[in-house]
Amino acid sequence: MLLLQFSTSHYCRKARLALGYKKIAYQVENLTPGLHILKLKPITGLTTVPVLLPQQEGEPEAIADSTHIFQYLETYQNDPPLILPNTTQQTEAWLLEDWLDESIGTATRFVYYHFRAGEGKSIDPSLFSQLVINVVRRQYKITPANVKLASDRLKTAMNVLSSWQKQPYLVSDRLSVADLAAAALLSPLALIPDYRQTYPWLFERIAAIHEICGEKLPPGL
Ligand SMILES: N[C@@H](CCC(=O)N[C@@H](CS)C(=O)NCC(=O)O)C(=O)O
Repeated sequence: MLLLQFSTSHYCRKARLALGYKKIAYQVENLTPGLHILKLKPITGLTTVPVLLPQQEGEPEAIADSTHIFQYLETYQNDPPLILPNTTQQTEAWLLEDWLDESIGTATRFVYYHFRAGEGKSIDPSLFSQLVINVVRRQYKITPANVKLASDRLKTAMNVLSSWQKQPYLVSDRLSVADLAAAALLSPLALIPDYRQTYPWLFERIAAIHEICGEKLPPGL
């Protein structure tokens, strides 16, 4: 299998966690932001990574979107399972996964790039890095006003996810799609000292899930 990705994307990390959890062999192709559209549009109709190419007869050519990649991997190889046996709990896990994907992953992006352009500039002050950060800020219209909204959303997220303080998994006593989504989509916050100090339990869980999945820890951890 081949995973088309941006090396730094937290949504691509989410797909890698699922591949790693299931111990499925794969390779990655790192696309160049900007040029990625030329490669992706003809095969998926979309412009976002991750995209998984199974490269096997009888399998689909391409699966776009990290949630679809989760669903596809479960049908490709259901052991170890990502889907909980209890339907009500699985519905809850999908609900959390969707909210993390649509709302919290975006909030993380806003807060993270705002930090990297300001207080966190010293992480990589090079012209190239700051240029990329500014392109991303412009692309997603990251302004101080909507960074404030995003950081409020992250505060709510920490309350919703606080069950991670008492138990290893968000839903039931087994790893689910909710844990993988949270571990990946909040991982960029590991570079931001305020989050590290206020929510140490979050980063303990993120590290533990990366270990379970055999995925390299995110920067900062
Ligand atoms: N909901 C999508 C979101 C993926 C996403 O936002 N990917 C970003 C990188 S983090 C991307 O490809 N952006 C490039 C673009 O929109 O052209 C998923 O889960 O796969």
